[in-house]
Amino acid sequence: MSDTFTLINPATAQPIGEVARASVDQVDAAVARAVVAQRAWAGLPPVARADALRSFARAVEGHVEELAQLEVRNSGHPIGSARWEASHVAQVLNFYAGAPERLSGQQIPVAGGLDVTFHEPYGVVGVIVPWNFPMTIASWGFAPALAAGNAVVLKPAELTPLTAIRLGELALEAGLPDGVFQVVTGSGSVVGQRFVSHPDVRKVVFTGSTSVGTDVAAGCARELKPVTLELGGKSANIVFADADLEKAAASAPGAVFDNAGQDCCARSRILVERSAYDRFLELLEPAVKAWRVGDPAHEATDMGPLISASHRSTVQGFLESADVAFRGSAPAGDGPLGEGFWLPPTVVLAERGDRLAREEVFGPVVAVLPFDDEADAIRLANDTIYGLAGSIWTENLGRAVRVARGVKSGVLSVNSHSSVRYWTPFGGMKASGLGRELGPDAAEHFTETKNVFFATE
Ligand code: TXE
Repeated sequence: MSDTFTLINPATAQPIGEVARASVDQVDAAVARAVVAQRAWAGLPPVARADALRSFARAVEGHVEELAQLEVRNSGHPIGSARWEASHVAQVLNFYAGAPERLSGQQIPVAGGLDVTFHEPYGVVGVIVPWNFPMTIASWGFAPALAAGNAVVLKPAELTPLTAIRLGELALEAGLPDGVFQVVTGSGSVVGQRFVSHPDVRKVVFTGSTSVGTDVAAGCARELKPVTLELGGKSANIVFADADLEKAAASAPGAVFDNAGQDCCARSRILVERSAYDRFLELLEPAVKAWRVGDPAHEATDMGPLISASHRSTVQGFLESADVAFRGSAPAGDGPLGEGFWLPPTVVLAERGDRLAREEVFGPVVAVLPFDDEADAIRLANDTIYGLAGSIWTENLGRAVRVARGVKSGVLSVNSHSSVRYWTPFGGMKASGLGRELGPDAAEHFTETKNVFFATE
């Protein structure tokens, strides 16, 4: 096996560089460095760790444009989205820089002494990242883990390692001690698997497919190590007839076609109350046609290509014999983008039970289905193994509350499609995952509680 990977620009299908494929021995060496570095890192005064994370945040802020341009080339993200992603990493670091000084334990009343709890870091945390949001998902793991006093070894996805490698360099330039945050590139079956089996990696954070996540969790169970899983989704965008239909239709393309649908929170099913179904489709068509698919380097682009040729064929497989209602456009032909992995945004009319209505496509494909009433909407929304995100469009407050409580998903929004704010919890139910990331408690999730009793008599 070659000891490097060739990276491809998905917008042009041209090679853009090579990165190292680490061996098990190299992972073990990184973990050994992390073990040593972590002891010193956890021993620093809380304010020193906070300061180090703040300077890491400032270093990222100072390199937003460079990181964004790397993501455009390596992942095909539109430049506007890529800038948002790089800035988000800085914000996540800034937010969790507040954690070292706030990880308070408890003092619990006991007879004959003093009882206190400490939030102890696990030690070394392994973070395994997918290719769809290489920077942001990485930061959701490494920022709170570092804040809690852990060292982090991070494995980016094989296809999209460039921004993670740069973040590792920026951490060092910003003064994070050597070995505290290391980026190890390589394959999932070697590097990722070694994070799972290595006895000194004491917690694993995995984002990716439900099938690999299940194996990672089984491996972690054998080693009795905790694991956080962020997996797939098939989120519903539920539109009631009493909703602001114009607004719901205008925002629906962004909710599913952002990042070419390669988003675990993509609202890839639109469930519409039967009485509003025809009107909603009429309003949706121009919104989809107006969705700008093209060169990710252009400021006005809404959507770039899919990540790889093989992923595009998987997505196309879902469209065989689909009832396509309408499509947007995508680059084709002889220009420099002609060879890229393009697929136009596609709206299909689906039946309950269809693959397209229940399985994650992870591409720019949305299935529209009618429902009869509130109970039917909840039933249909829950008719999938997943439970990550979802949206509810209605002007009826009571209904919004009832449906939000009835849909089994970790992250819901009413009359909007928001899923990710770094200061609110994020994560899925059912086959969408285990545990929560982000929000006020994330740093604590990278600690275990120690209870100490001091006798006073
Ligand atoms: O994911 P994988 P892939 C879904 C989406 C997509 C499908 C496949 O439907 O089409 O998964 O994507 C590492 N031990 N999502 O193949 O294989 C791997 O190197 C440890 C949803 O890219 O799960 C990469 O770093 N690690 C999702 C990461 O796991 C292993 C995001 C994810 O890869 C490993 C991505 C192993 N045995 C895909 N095998 C979301 N929730 O957003 C692989 N990896």
